[in-house]
Amino acid sequence: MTITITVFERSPDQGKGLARDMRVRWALEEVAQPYDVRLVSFKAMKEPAHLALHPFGQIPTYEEGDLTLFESGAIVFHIAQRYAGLLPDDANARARAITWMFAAVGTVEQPIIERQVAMFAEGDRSWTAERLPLIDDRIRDRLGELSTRLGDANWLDGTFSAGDLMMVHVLLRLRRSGILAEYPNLDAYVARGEARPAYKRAFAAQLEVFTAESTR
Ligand code: GTB
Repeated sequence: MTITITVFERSPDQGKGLARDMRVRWALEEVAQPYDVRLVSFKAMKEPAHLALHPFGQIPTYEEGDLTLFESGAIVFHIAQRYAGLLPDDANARARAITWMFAAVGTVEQPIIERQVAMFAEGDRSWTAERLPLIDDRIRDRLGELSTRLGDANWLDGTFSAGDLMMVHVLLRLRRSGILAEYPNLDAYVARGEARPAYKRAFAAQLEVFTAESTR
Protein backbone atom coordinates (compact mmCIF):
# COMPACT_ATOMS: atom_id res chain seq x y z
CA MET A 1 0.00 0.00 0.00
CA THR A 2 1.37 3.41 -0.92
CA ILE A 3 2.45 5.61 1.96
CA THR A 4 2.17 9.38 1.47
CA ILE A 5 3.47 11.95 3.89
CA THR A 6 3.09 15.71 3.86
CA VAL A 7 6.08 18.00 4.25
CA PHE A 8 6.83 21.72 4.02
CA GLU A 9 6.91 22.95 0.44
CA ARG A 10 9.67 25.29 1.58
CA SER A 11 11.07 24.36 4.96
CA PRO A 12 12.11 27.34 7.12
CA ASP A 13 15.27 25.43 8.12
CA GLN A 14 16.33 25.33 4.46
CA GLY A 15 16.56 21.55 4.41
CA LYS A 16 18.62 21.02 7.55
CA GLY A 17 16.37 18.18 8.62
CA LEU A 18 14.85 19.94 11.61
CA ALA A 19 11.20 19.86 10.56
CA ARG A 20 9.27 16.93 11.97
CA ASP A 21 8.73 15.11 8.69
CA MET A 22 12.41 14.12 9.10
CA ARG A 23 11.44 11.69 11.90
CA VAL A 24 8.88 10.03 9.70
CA ARG A 25 11.20 9.85 6.70
CA TRP A 26 13.95 8.41 8.90
CA ALA A 27 11.62 5.77 10.37
CA LEU A 28 10.43 4.76 6.90
CA GLU A 29 14.02 4.48 5.72
CA GLU A 30 14.95 2.35 8.75
CA VAL A 31 12.19 -0.14 7.91
CA ALA A 32 12.86 0.11 4.16
CA GLN A 33 9.38 1.29 3.19
CA PRO A 34 9.09 3.51 0.12
CA TYR A 35 6.91 6.59 0.41
CA ASP A 36 5.53 9.47 -1.60
CA VAL A 37 5.71 13.06 -0.51
CA ARG A 38 3.07 15.78 -0.91
CA LEU A 39 4.42 19.31 -0.55
CA VAL A 40 2.25 21.74 1.39
CA SER A 41 2.57 25.51 1.54
CA PHE A 42 1.93 27.44 4.78
CA LYS A 43 -1.30 28.70 3.21
CA ALA A 44 -2.52 25.27 2.10
CA MET A 45 -1.80 23.87 5.58
CA LYS A 46 -4.64 25.96 6.98
CA GLU A 47 -7.15 25.11 4.23
CA PRO A 48 -9.93 22.52 4.54
CA ALA A 49 -8.25 19.82 2.43
CA HIS A 50 -5.23 19.71 4.73
CA LEU A 51 -7.22 20.34 7.91
CA ALA A 52 -9.16 17.16 7.10
CA LEU A 53 -5.84 15.30 7.48
CA HIS A 54 -4.41 17.35 10.32
CA PRO A 55 -6.77 19.13 12.73
CA PHE A 56 -4.06 21.64 13.71
CA GLY A 57 -3.02 22.47 10.16
CA GLN A 58 0.55 21.23 10.44
CA ILE A 59 2.96 18.77 8.90
CA PRO A 60 3.72 15.90 8.93
CA THR A 61 0.72 13.74 8.09
CA TYR A 62 0.75 10.11 7.02
CA GLU A 63 -1.65 8.36 4.67
CA GLU A 64 -1.68 4.64 4.00
CA GLY A 65 -4.80 3.24 2.35
CA ASP A 66 -7.74 4.44 4.42
CA LEU A 67 -5.57 5.30 7.41
CA THR A 68 -4.64 8.94 8.04
CA LEU A 69 -2.42 9.95 10.93
CA PHE A 70 -0.91 13.14 12.29
CA GLU A 71 1.61 13.77 15.14
CA SER A 72 5.14 12.68 14.30
CA GLY A 73 5.43 10.53 17.45
CA ALA A 74 2.23 8.63 16.67
CA ILE A 75 3.29 8.18 13.05
CA VAL A 76 6.72 6.81 14.00
CA PHE A 77 5.03 4.54 16.57
CA HIS A 78 2.67 3.23 13.89
CA ILE A 79 5.54 2.56 11.49
CA ALA A 80 7.51 0.84 14.24
CA GLN A 81 4.55 -1.38 15.13
CA ARG A 82 3.72 -2.27 11.56
CA TYR A 83 7.18 -2.93 10.17
CA ALA A 84 10.10 -4.76 11.73
CA GLY A 85 13.29 -2.97 12.69
CA LEU A 86 12.43 -0.20 15.12
CA LEU A 87 11.09 -2.02 18.19
CA PRO A 88 12.50 -5.07 19.97
CA ASP A 89 10.50 -8.33 19.95
CA ASP A 90 10.80 -8.85 23.70
CA ALA A 91 7.66 -7.34 25.27
CA ASN A 92 9.43 -5.55 28.13
CA ALA A 93 12.20 -4.17 25.93
CA ARG A 94 9.50 -3.01 23.50
CA ALA A 95 7.63 -1.23 26.29
CA ARG A 96 10.84 0.49 27.36
CA ALA A 97 11.61 1.63 23.81
CA ILE A 98 8.09 3.07 23.56
CA THR A 99 8.65 4.81 26.90
CA TRP A 100 11.70 6.55 25.41
CA MET A 101 9.57 7.72 22.47
CA PHE A 102 7.19 9.37 24.90
CA ALA A 103 10.08 10.76 26.97
CA ALA A 104 11.51 12.35 23.84
CA VAL A 105 8.34 14.26 22.92
CA GLY A 106 6.78 14.63 26.37
CA THR A 107 9.76 15.47 28.56
CA VAL A 108 12.88 16.40 26.61
CA GLU A 109 11.29 18.25 23.69
CA GLN A 110 9.15 20.53 25.86
CA PRO A 111 11.82 23.04 27.00
CA ILE A 112 13.49 22.84 23.59
CA ILE A 113 10.26 24.01 21.95
CA GLU A 114 9.94 26.74 24.57
CA ARG A 115 13.38 27.94 23.52
CA GLN A 116 12.41 28.06 19.85
CA VAL A 117 9.24 29.97 20.67
CA ALA A 118 11.13 32.44 22.88
CA MET A 119 13.74 33.02 20.19
CA PHE A 120 11.68 33.10 17.02
CA ALA A 121 8.07 33.93 17.95
CA GLU A 122 8.79 36.21 20.93
CA GLY A 123 12.32 37.33 20.12
CA ASP A 124 11.31 40.99 20.02
CA ARG A 125 9.57 40.99 23.42
CA SER A 126 11.12 42.85 26.31
CA TRP A 127 11.24 39.77 28.54
CA THR A 128 13.05 37.46 26.12
CA ALA A 129 16.59 38.27 27.25
CA GLU A 130 15.60 37.47 30.84
CA ARG A 131 13.57 34.40 29.94
CA LEU A 132 16.05 32.61 27.69
CA PRO A 133 18.60 31.75 30.40
CA LEU A 134 15.78 30.26 32.51
CA ILE A 135 14.67 28.08 29.62
CA ASP A 136 18.26 27.08 28.89
CA ASP A 137 18.65 25.97 32.49
CA ARG A 138 15.54 23.81 32.18
CA ILE A 139 17.01 22.28 29.04
CA ARG A 140 20.29 21.66 30.87
CA ASP A 141 18.42 19.92 33.69
CA ARG A 142 16.90 17.48 31.21
CA LEU A 143 20.08 16.97 29.23
CA GLY A 144 22.09 16.39 32.39
CA GLU A 145 19.65 13.67 33.47
CA LEU A 146 19.57 12.12 30.02
CA SER A 147 23.36 12.24 29.78
CA THR A 148 23.67 10.42 33.11
CA ARG A 149 21.25 7.73 31.99
CA LEU A 150 22.94 7.21 28.61
CA GLY A 151 26.41 7.06 30.17
CA ASP A 152 28.80 5.48 27.70
CA ALA A 153 26.15 3.33 25.98
CA ASN A 154 25.52 3.68 22.27
CA TRP A 155 21.73 3.78 22.58
CA LEU A 156 19.24 4.37 25.36
CA ASP A 157 18.22 0.76 25.95
CA GLY A 158 20.29 -1.83 24.15
CA THR A 159 19.92 -1.78 20.38
CA PHE A 160 18.81 1.25 18.35
CA SER A 161 15.05 1.71 18.51
CA ALA A 162 12.26 4.14 17.66
CA GLY A 163 12.98 5.65 21.10
CA ASP A 164 16.48 6.63 19.96
CA LEU A 165 15.17 7.87 16.63
CA MET A 166 12.78 10.25 18.35
CA MET A 167 15.30 11.33 20.99
CA VAL A 168 18.08 12.00 18.49
CA HIS A 169 15.79 14.13 16.36
CA VAL A 170 14.56 16.10 19.36
CA LEU A 171 18.15 16.78 20.46
CA LEU A 172 19.29 17.76 16.97
CA ARG A 173 17.30 20.94 17.21
CA LEU A 174 19.59 22.10 20.00
CA ARG A 175 22.83 21.80 18.14
CA ARG A 176 22.94 25.39 16.90
CA SER A 177 22.45 26.69 20.45
CA GLY A 178 25.74 25.11 21.57
CA ILE A 179 23.97 23.47 24.54
CA LEU A 180 24.19 19.97 23.10
CA ALA A 181 27.99 20.24 22.91
CA GLU A 182 28.09 20.73 26.70
CA TYR A 183 27.17 17.03 26.97
CA PRO A 184 29.78 15.15 24.94
CA ASN A 185 28.07 11.77 25.28
CA LEU A 186 24.77 13.23 23.99
CA ASP A 187 26.58 15.01 21.21
CA ALA A 188 28.18 11.71 20.20
CA TYR A 189 24.79 9.94 20.54
CA VAL A 190 23.22 12.38 18.09
CA ALA A 191 26.19 11.98 15.73
CA ARG A 192 25.70 8.18 15.86
CA GLY A 193 22.09 8.67 14.82
CA GLU A 194 23.08 10.97 11.97
CA ALA A 195 25.66 8.43 10.79
CA ARG A 196 23.03 5.76 10.20
CA PRO A 197 22.50 5.10 6.48
CA ALA A 198 18.72 5.46 6.92
CA TYR A 199 19.16 8.89 8.48
CA LYS A 200 21.41 9.98 5.63
CA ARG A 201 18.89 8.87 3.00
CA ALA A 202 16.08 10.69 4.80
CA PHE A 203 18.19 13.82 5.18
CA ALA A 204 19.14 13.81 1.49
CA ALA A 205 15.49 13.38 0.46
CA GLN A 206 14.25 16.35 2.48
CA LEU A 207 17.18 18.52 1.38
CA GLU A 208 16.38 17.67 -2.22
CA VAL A 209 12.86 19.10 -1.76
CA PHE A 210 14.24 22.36 -0.47
CA THR A 211 16.86 22.60 -3.21
CA ALA A 212 14.34 21.85 -5.97
CA GLU A 213 11.80 24.33 -4.61
CA SER A 214 14.32 27.11 -4.20
CA THR A 215 15.54 26.85 -7.80
CA ARG A 216 11.99 27.20 -9.13
N1 GTB B 1 3.42 17.74 17.75
C1 GTB B 1 3.42 17.84 16.31
C2 GTB B 1 4.22 16.66 15.71
O1 GTB B 1 5.11 16.14 16.41
O2 GTB B 1 3.93 16.25 14.57
C3 GTB B 1 4.01 19.18 15.91
C4 GTB B 1 3.94 19.40 14.43
C5 GTB B 1 4.59 20.72 14.06
O3 GTB B 1 4.96 21.52 14.92
N2 GTB B 1 4.72 20.94 12.76
C6 GTB B 1 5.32 22.14 12.27
C7 GTB B 1 4.32 22.89 11.41
O4 GTB B 1 3.60 22.31 10.65
C8 GTB B 1 6.53 21.78 11.41
S1 GTB B 1 7.77 20.97 12.34
N3 GTB B 1 4.30 24.21 11.56
C9 GTB B 1 3.43 25.05 10.79
C10 GTB B 1 2.31 25.60 11.60
O5 GTB B 1 2.14 25.19 12.77
O6 GTB B 1 1.60 26.43 11.04
C11 GTB B 1 8.32 22.31 13.43
C12 GTB B 1 9.51 22.98 12.86
C13 GTB B 1 9.37 24.03 12.00
C14 GTB B 1 10.49 24.68 11.52
C15 GTB B 1 11.74 24.23 11.91
N4 GTB B 1 12.88 24.89 11.44
O7 GTB B 1 12.79 25.70 10.52
O8 GTB B 1 13.98 24.65 11.96
C16 GTB B 1 11.87 23.16 12.77
C17 GTB B 1 10.73 22.53 13.24
